[in-house]
Amino acid sequence: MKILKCKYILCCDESFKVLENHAIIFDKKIEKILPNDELKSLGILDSAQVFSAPIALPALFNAHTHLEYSANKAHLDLRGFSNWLKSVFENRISKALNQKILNKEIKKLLKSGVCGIGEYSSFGLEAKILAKSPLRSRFYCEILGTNEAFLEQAWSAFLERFKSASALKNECFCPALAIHSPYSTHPKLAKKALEFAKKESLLVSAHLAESKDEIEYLAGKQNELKETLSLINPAIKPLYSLGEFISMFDSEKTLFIHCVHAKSEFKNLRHIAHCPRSNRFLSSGTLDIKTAAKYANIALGTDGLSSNLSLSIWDEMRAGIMIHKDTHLDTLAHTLLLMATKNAAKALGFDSGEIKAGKNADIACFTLPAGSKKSRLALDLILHTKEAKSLFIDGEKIF
Ligand code: MCF
Ligand code: FE
Repeated sequence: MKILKCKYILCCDESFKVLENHAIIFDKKIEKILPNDELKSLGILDSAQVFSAPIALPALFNAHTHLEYSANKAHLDLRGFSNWLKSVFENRISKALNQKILNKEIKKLLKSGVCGIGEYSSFGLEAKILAKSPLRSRFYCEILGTNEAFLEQAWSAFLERFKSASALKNECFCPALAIHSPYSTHPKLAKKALEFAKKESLLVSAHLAESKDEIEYLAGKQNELKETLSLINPAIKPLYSLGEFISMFDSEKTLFIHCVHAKSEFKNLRHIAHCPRSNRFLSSGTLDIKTAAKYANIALGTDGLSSNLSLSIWDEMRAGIMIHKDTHLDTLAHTLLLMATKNAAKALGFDSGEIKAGKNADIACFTLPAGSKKSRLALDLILHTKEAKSLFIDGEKIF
């Protein structure tokens, strides 16, 4: 049994409860939360391992990453979505990517207090290292392809990658399916993969309504995205409407990424990954989080270094504070912290993200920003935090 005595606990539950002078009792799961001065009466102080922290939070999640792009820093053209995609086609994953670079990014994620990610994997290059790391990963194996002549090839390559990932499956490393997007995946391929996901009870993810170019292209407009996509498949044409694409998915099990340009479609989405910096860097626009939250559970993600400066979820929350200008700072700070904890855990299918009895003991500890007060904790943490003081995943102390 372990005891974590805290000055403050941000439970990250629905009501955003903040407890003062309380302790968390846990093993693999959180067993109890009680006032520090009631610990003695429990009679376990001598047998338990006792830790203390100024502030404890549920460990954070980064709901959308592409670790394979960790060496692509300045290789890609950030000037507009279609230009960016063209530069991805030209460069794909940098040859400079190696296990050392992947390891460095995984270590940085852990150091910032992140216990889990929603990783989009194109080639499986990060599978082994993630499966060995203490991070929880929902490991979305990507499938894409629009050219009818190559669909069988795309399917067998996917199956091969999925089988390799499944061989690594453990309590924290959980393979899943990614249908890349409506502009890049043929309906025949998407349907086959989704039947497979249903049979294997897999969670699913897809990029959706990311850019204005995507919306226009799907509506039949001859635009820059169409030109870019023609570089790969000269016979390319829109293969569904947004609504037709969404209707193929079991929305309860699907995490849709971006959704910046969704409108009436919001009502059919249950989980959305919001990546504000990536959307800014690709000039995609901003997700209307107030409208989206009426229908969907919104989780926060950084996207990959293919469209961002860092994989830090704290940097992402800071950017969220700057981007969503029309929301009161306190409300926004609570919303962003919930997006990076409770909501992201839910979207990725992990029973974590809240300090609550019965949840996984995934807990991150932080120092109190000097001068902060109980009523401002969420905002002050977002503005001043870079790293965690300590981290527990599945009840194990990682550092
Ligand atoms: O989320 C961003 C932007 N939207 C789409 N795709 C990607 C992102 N970051 C990396 N990608 C990858 C994606 O996994 O880029 C490739 C895919 O392999 C584009 S190929 C259509
Ligand atoms: Fe992405």
